[in-house]
Amino acid sequence: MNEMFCFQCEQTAGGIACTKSGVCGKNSGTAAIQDELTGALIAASRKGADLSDELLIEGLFATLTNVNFDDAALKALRDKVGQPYYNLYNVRDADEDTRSLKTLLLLGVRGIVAYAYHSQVLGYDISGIAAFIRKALSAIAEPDWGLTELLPLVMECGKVNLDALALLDKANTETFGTPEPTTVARTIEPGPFIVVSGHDLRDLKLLLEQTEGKGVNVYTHGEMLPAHGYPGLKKYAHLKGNFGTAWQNQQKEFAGVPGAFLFTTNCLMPPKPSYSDRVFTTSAVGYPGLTHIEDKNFAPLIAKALELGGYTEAQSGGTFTSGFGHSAILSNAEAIVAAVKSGAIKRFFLIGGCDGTKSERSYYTDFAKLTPADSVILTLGCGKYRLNDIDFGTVAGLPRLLDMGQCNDAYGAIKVALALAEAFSCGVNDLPLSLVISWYEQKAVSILLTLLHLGIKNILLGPTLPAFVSPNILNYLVENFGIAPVTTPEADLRKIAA
Ligand code: FSO
Ligand code: SF4
Repeated sequence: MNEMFCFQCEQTAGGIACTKSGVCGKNSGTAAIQDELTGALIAASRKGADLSDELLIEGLFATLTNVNFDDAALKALRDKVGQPYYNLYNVRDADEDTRSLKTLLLLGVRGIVAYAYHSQVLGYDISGIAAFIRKALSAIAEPDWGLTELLPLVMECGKVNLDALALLDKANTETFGTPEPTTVARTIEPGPFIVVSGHDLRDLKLLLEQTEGKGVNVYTHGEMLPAHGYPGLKKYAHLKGNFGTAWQNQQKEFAGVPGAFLFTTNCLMPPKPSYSDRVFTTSAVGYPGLTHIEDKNFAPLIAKALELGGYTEAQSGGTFTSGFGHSAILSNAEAIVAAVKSGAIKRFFLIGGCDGTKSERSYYTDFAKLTPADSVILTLGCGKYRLNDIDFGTVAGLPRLLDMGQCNDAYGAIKVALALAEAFSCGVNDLPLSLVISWYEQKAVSILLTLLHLGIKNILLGPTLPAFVSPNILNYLVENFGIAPVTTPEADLRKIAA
């Protein structure tokens, strides 16, 4: 008898499932409460129970990988939903194709909520998105549904995720301005400081307001790096730069640092005792023993940063460049189209997605290094940290590496691809564009479904394929969309060139 069953992320045990404890640090008790919370949301959706969109979104968000490990917080959410739980083992015991499609649907909507959440807190209407989430959750509990009923819903999930990404793009740019190319310092200056991780720009903005004039500098971490490109955030002089790299390095990078940390969303790893006193959480994030800030009054976090005092001398680092959102790239559209027509730019590579712990992820660094000098590399998500300290030079007057933002900004990459296809009067699949995607958690699942919904073919996916995709469903994806696992950078580049 398994103590738990979770196979929702790329690092799942043995490439099959975490059944004793999670590789991410989630224990079987926490996994059980997350299942009950999910089951309660499924039951509520099926019944049409009176459940607010906020609770639906927050409840699902708390079950994403590396978000909430706090049993008390998860139980409170479960009890707030207040429904007898649908038993997820019904899905796990179904035939493998039904299980695969129902899992794709569940993980797809888990990804969608992460995007919808940020729009919702900025005051945007997510009711249409929430209605689909309820429909999808209901479908998971349909006892007799198989391929015929579930496959269209899985594809619809990709469409609704595109809506969620478009809404978030609108919400972020209307609230914080259009991102612009920005050089981001990696030097940590002397004095008290706070490092903000996760994806929520509103939390960063609130913290910048509350720290203004207090002698506390603010640095981004991980997926918060692209925040520096937004006029409404970069205007704060005490938003100084970026600390560290991608999420999986946090236990090493946070140790012994005299600053305080705020996690606004994933990816939180179990904090080491050497620094757990200075890690704070907010919104859907939680971990037992850490201080959770519910009401967005960051006074305890600011007090901690002041108490720790920061470094006495600057800790020098280099710089990153970020802020190449779709507007910045498309403002150069004419020059880009001309460069493609003249042969100065021969190919675009989108190399991005999530980062993670596996050594095989060096594939993405090696692949980027091997791309020809007459190509442009678009990147986004925390996977960018595999490439963004490399000088790729320029092509046709543009930097060869363009950081388009968070994984949440995948919409921008889609917009650029559609605009180029229009400029060349062709389909996206006819463009000299190759997608080399790294996945880790459920947001990447929903983005993959969006790419499939758009009919985008020949995606290279790695570092390994999802454990929840059955051989038949994989065959379907290979036959209809040409999805392929990454192999070696040399072989994959040869295949693309051919
Ligand atoms: Fe990364 Fe984590 Fe942004 Fe994910 S920080 S892995 S797909 O949560 O959300 O890219
Ligand atoms: Fe395992 Fe990933 Fe689930 Fe954590 S989230 S328990 S690592 S499959």
